[in-house]
Amino acid sequence: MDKTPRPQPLARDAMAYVLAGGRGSRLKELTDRRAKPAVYFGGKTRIIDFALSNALNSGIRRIGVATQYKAHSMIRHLQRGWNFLRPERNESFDILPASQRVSETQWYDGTADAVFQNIDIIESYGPEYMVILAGDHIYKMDYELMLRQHVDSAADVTVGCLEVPRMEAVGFGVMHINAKDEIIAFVEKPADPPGMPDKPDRALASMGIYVFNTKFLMDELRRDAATPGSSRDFGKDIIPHIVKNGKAVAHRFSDSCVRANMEAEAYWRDVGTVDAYWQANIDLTHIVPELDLYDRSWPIWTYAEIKPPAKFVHDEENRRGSAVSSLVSGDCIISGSSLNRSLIFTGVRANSYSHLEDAVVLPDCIIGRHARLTKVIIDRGVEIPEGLVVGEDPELDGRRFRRTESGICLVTQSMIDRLGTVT
Ligand code: ADQ
Ligand code: ADP
Repeated sequence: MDKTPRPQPLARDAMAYVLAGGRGSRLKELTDRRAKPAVYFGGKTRIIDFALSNALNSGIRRIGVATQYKAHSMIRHLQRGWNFLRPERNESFDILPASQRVSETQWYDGTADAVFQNIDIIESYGPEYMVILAGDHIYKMDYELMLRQHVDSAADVTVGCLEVPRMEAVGFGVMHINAKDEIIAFVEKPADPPGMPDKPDRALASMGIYVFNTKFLMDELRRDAATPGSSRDFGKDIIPHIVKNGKAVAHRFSDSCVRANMEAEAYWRDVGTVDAYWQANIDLTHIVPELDLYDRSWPIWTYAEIKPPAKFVHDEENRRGSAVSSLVSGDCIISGSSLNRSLIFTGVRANSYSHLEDAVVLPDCIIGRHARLTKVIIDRGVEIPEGLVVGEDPELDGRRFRRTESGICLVTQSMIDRLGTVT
C-alpha cells in the first residue's frame, strides 16, 4: 500500500471572495433592477450560483460576497439559499454590501477596493489563501488545483486564464507568459490585443480570478490604497503592479475545469450581452450541451422554493400542451401551448394556442393565448397579452422591444405596457 501522506487540501485554508457588485450594462434591461450576478440563468439558478458552487465543490468553506449595484435581489437570494455555512463548524458566509466602512464618503471604488474595505473581516477569519472570484461567469472549475499550483510555484499571485480569439480580448486583461507559466506582461483591455507568440490569432485572457496568500494581498491592497491616482482595481492596478515587481503565474482554466466528458471543450461563458445570454441558455436545450447541469459530481446549488411539478395539459379544446427539446422548471403549467427549443424558468403559465420557439422565459411569466414568440428573452413576471407576435417582423420588433442585431428580442413588462403607444 502506498504510504505517502496525501497533501492536505488547501481549500480548507482558503476564503473565496466573490465580487458581485457590477451592473453588467450590456445586458440592458435585464440588469436595470438587479446586478448581473443576480440575473437568472439555466432554468433554476442565478449567474452567481456558479462561482459559489465551484467554491463549495472545491472544498472552500469560507465565502464572502461583495455587493454594490442594485443589491437587493441578490442579497435576498444569498440569504435564502447560501447561509448554511456555520461558524460553529469553522465555516463562514458573509454578504458584504458597500457600506462606507472605511470612510463615510466612500462606496466601493474598483474591485480591489471592494476587498480593501473589508480587510478587518477577512483578517478576523485568518485564512491562509484568498481566492478572488468574479460572480458573473458561467463555468465549472476546481479551485483546489489552482491553489495547488499557486503554492507549488511560490507565486505572489496566480491568475486564471484561457485562450480567446485575439479580437475578443479587447474586453479582457491580456497576458504573455514564459515557459514556466510566469506572466511577463499584462495589459488591461487593450484596444489592439497582443496575440500569443505561437498562435497570433489567439490571446491569453485573464478570467478575472486570482489566488493570493492572504498576507501578501492585504499588504498589496494597503500599498495600492496609499497610491495616488490608482483606480483600486485588480485588472488595472494590482495585477500589472505585481507582474512588474513580483511573481505572477498563470493558471490555465483547461487544467482545472470540470467536465463530465473529457473530450468536451472547457466551458466558460461571460454571458455579458443579450445575445450571449440568450445563446448560452438556449444551448442547454441541445442533446448533449457543453455545460452539463445534470452532473451530480459537480452540482450547481441555488435557492429554490419547493414548488409543484411542471404540468402539461391537453386542454378542453383538444390542444396538446407540449415541449420538445426544451427545459421546463417546476410550477409551470403548459396548457394547450407548444414549446420548441425553449428554456422555461419556474412558475410560468403558457396558455392555449401559444407557440414558443427558441424562447428563454424567466420566472412567473404568463403567456397569453395565441401568442407566438420566437428568439426571445422574456423578463421575470411579464404578462404577454393574447395574440402578441414577437420575432416575425424585425422593424416592428425593433420599435417595440430591445432587438439585437442578430434578431434576439428582449421583452420587459414596461415594453408591454407601452405597446399601445408604439405603432
Ligand atoms: P471586468 O469583467 O471588466 O474585467 P469588472 O467590471 O471590474 O471587471 O468586474 C469584475 C467583477 O467584479 C464582476 O463580477 C463585477 O460584478 C464585480 N464588481 C465590479 N465592480 C465592483 C465593485 N465596485 N464592488 C464589488 N464588485 C464589483 C475583469 C478583469 C479583466 C478580466 C475580466 C474577465 O479586470 O482583467 O479579463 O474580468 O471577465
Ligand atoms: P428578482 O431579480 O429577485 O427576480 P424582481 O425581478 O422581482 O426580483 O425585482 C428585481 C429587483 O427590483 C428587486 O430588488 C426588487 O425589490 C426591485 N423591484 C421590483 N419591483 C420594483 C418596482 N416596481 N420598482 C422598483 N424596484 C422594484
